[in-house]
Amino acid sequence: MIEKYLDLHSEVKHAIANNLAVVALESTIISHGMPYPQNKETALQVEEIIRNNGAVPATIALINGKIKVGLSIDEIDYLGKSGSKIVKASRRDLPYLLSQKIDGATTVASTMIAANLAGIRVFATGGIGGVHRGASQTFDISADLQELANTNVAVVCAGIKAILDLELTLEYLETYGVPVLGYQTNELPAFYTQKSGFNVNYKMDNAKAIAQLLKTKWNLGLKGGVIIANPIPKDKQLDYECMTDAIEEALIQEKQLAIKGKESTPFLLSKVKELTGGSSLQANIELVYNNAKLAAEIARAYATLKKL
Ligand code: PSU
Ligand code: MN
Repeated sequence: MIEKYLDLHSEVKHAIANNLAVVALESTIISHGMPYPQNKETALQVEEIIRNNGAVPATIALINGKIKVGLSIDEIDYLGKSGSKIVKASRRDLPYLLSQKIDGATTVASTMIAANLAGIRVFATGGIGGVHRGASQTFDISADLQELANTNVAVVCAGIKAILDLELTLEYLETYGVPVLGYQTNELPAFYTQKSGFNVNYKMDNAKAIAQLLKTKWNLGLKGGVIIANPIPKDKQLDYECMTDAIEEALIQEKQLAIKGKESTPFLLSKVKELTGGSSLQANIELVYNNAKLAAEIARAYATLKKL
């Protein structure tokens, strides 16, 4: 039944069937998260990094009425070139887009759904959506958090994006029982910086220990995801004060332009990029590479454990 909607690339299908390491990748980061051609180049390089670290990449998107798991270079180019013209597809968008055969780029939430349907347990991205600043008025809370509460996929990210309300996002995750792990750090990274001023729940020092935690959680029937917060490399991070200023300014402009809903995150990311003279884009690319490598290591460790 599910085959009607799910289209696994032959390489991904083979890897899943043989319990090899696979890493899921989202496509909103390609279409809405970065400009062309850097988005395409980054997406292809991320796949390369995952391969070089012993796992099979599976970039996910909605193409012609199917959830495609594993894309061709042409499909990645198409997503990159389409940019915001392609629909940003989260959980609520899947039924409409698939039944109408409208193409879409998957967010963290919908990529988790697809990965889970395909049997992929590890997913790499840049940053997750969260509770937006001012959410007590706007109610703007990303569907990514509900997905983390419910869907058994581990998400490797560079922490919680500094454009969000980190404190409320951590509270929300606590309520829904989503573990927030810090890879070799006690401090929650804030995407562009290692520093955030908040702590993770647990510091974990290697991929094997993380894989064991994942196995334990799901063996116990504790449904839902896990956040693995991997700090941007020290020499690639941006200045904390400088980022704080750029984010404040982006939030003011968002309010003035009355930007809301699904447009909010892409607007803030591109505004921050503009205000930092492009340096935020470079940092964004570097942190995604860093996450791809760790996700491949975790996927490998998890595949080994599954065999035991
Ligand atoms: N973080 C990035 N780039 C992105 C996103 C997050 O650095 O493009 C995307 C992800 O796809 C994430 C989505 O799932 O933004 C969250 O959007 P919203 O806040 O509307 O749920
Ligand atoms: Mn939102």
